[in-house]
Amino acid sequence: STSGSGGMPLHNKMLIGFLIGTLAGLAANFFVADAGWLNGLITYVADPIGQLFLRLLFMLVIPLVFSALVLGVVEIGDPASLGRIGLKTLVWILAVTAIAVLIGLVAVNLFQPGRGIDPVVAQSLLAASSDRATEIASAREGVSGIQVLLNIVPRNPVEAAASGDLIAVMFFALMFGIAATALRTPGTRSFVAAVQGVYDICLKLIGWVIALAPYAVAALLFSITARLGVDVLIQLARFVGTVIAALGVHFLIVIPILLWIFGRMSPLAFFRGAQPALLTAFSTSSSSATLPTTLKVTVENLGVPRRVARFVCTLGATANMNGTALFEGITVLFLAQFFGIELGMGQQGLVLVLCILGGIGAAGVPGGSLPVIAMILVMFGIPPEGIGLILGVDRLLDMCRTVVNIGGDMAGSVVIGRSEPAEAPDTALDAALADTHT
Ligand code: DAS
Repeated sequence: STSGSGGMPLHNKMLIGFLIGTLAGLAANFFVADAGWLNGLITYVADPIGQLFLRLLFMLVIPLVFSALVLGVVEIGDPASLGRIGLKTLVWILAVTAIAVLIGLVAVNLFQPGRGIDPVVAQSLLAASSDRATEIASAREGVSGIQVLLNIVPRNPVEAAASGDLIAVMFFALMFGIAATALRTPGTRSFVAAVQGVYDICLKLIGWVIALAPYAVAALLFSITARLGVDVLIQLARFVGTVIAALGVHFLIVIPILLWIFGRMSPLAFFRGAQPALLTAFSTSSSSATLPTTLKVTVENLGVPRRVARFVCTLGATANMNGTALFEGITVLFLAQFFGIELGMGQQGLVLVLCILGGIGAAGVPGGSLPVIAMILVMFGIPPEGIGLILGVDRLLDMCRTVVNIGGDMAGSVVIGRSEPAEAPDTALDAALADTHT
């Protein structure tokens, strides 16, 4: 996908930013590691550029997550009214995304890609702004399991948003969406239209922020490699390997098994038929940009009834992101390992829930999951500066996870399409869809 100005594709620019930042940082680390001017350059130039980029991402989290979740629920609609397809889609999204996140969590616990650098040294990376993260970490320490569950329900949703309590904001958004769906008054219709406007504006803003990514990548990688040297690149390589291995397991083993058992379709036939959409997903890193191709291919090549494909693929493009949810789980735990923060099974369970919702709350555009990841990191007291570490390789991983996102949408369409009696015209669905989209 180009940078929008018709110039060089964004992922090429990000790769160049990565290489420039890394090579300059390694040279500085090798030749002038202790020079005073180097620290000044990092402190007054590189870090502020990185901080600016991360703050722009943070700025979008609340409006993006709130609007994406409300719309996700409204699209699924009140299962009773949407009948079979809505319910089956909801079950598919939650079950298959949960499997994907579990694969990611097992992989990152198994390979431990974040271990290696002395956490004290890793902490030295952090600018003063991470006090907030440690503050939240300490606040979380003494909280009992029951209290953690109670905290999911916000006493004051505005306070939850202000304090970055993402799961409480997500809970509120889900409740709002369910109530908006149950009501069908002119007021709720204009509310949903307004939320759609907020979501569209967030997509536009993410596009602008991600266009700055190449410069942020160069600054952040320079700052990190100048301080930590080549070791950090080895950890980065291990992180990329873990993500791609986990994506491969989900995409090439789990999805084909689900297709075989529930869709009665051979994996080869699926991948051959789905190829045009998968290639588009890989090159655009955007589920939304790929949607027209996904719809065409799902109906024409995979033989899914149009009304099923339209509902499942359209909803899936924004709410069913198996690859993204898997990636979020690995990233959170990788950075916890990198900064020496231990997350127990209870906290990893909360990461699982957050990543499933994060897969719904992420936007189907390049880098759409970064704002959600930043907020999850802060919730566990993991310095969000860590995003700067993975930003350099995010583009490559974004291309891979978007392929898995689209693959999961098409597989869901095949499975749900297979379970639908071909002749049953689900007029309730069409009526509800027409209603939602008015
Ligand atoms: N690139 C997003 C998508 O379109 C996913 C992500 O950013 O994780 O699916």
